[in-house]
Amino acid sequence: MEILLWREILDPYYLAVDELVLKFKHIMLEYRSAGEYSPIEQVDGRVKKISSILEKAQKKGISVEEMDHKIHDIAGIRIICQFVEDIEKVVELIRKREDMKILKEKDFINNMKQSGYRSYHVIIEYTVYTSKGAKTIEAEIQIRTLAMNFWATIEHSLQYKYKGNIPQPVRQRLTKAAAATVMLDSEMSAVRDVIMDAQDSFQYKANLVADILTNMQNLYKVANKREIKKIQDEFFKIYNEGVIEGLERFNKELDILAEGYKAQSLK
Ligand code: 0O2
Repeated sequence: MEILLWREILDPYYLAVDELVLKFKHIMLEYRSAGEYSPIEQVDGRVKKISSILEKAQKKGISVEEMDHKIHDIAGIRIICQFVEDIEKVVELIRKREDMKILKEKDFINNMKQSGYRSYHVIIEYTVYTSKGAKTIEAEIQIRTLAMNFWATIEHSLQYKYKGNIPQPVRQRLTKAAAATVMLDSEMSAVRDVIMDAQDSFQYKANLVADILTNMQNLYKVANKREIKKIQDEFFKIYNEGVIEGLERFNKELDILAEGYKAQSLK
């Protein structure tokens, strides 16, 4: 097959990966800007390399013409979560969407692979619109925790290094490491509420400071320099005190001040 034709075949997959990554990142940002905990921690995507597609096709006895329907992970999205509990939430988010149709789900968390691999896979059908028209492709979304991802990344590199024949002693270590990640995930889940509380207040404070800075920037355009300097000094003083109520009060005062300037300008 010509290289040009590969480009044509893979183009919709590149578009799908870009769109899907953007959509999941946006969900993550929506949670965070609302000051809420996001079940999505990181999102990544890739289009499978031509050499890997050919390798998989050969291994599974798939002809290049059939690969569109028989290789499900030409477009691959990886969603990383902090806690095992978040994985179900992400799957639920996907189930509710109208732009992604779930074809298959594979639960390698409750059914860990013999290798020690754990992850939740969702195969979706997704439509992209290129200059040539609409094209519906399949994409694989892998959802896993940070710990599961750590293990899978290391194991994947070793598979590559040893060309699929990882020596027994290394294999044994990987099995032990897989058991350790199960334990790590379960320990983290046990303190999930405490960790989430800490992260929520961190996010709340970050949003509050961002609000204050936006307010100050807007006031900069209308207030006089001396007043701005006073506001700025006050902000640093309150910020250094580190009391959240102080920052909330200060932000409200800025809101009132801004309202006053707005009313004046309308006169
Ligand atoms: P790569 O290089 O990551 O793209 P099918 O049987 O046809 O429904 P498939 O795709 O053959 O499905 O197998 P499966 O088991 O669903 O695995 C799909 C992907 O999951 C793999 O893609 C890996 O990314 C990941 N995966 C599955 N098992 C393991 C494992 O034991 N270790 C690691 N590190 N990853 C795994 P590829 O194409 O194999 O690899």
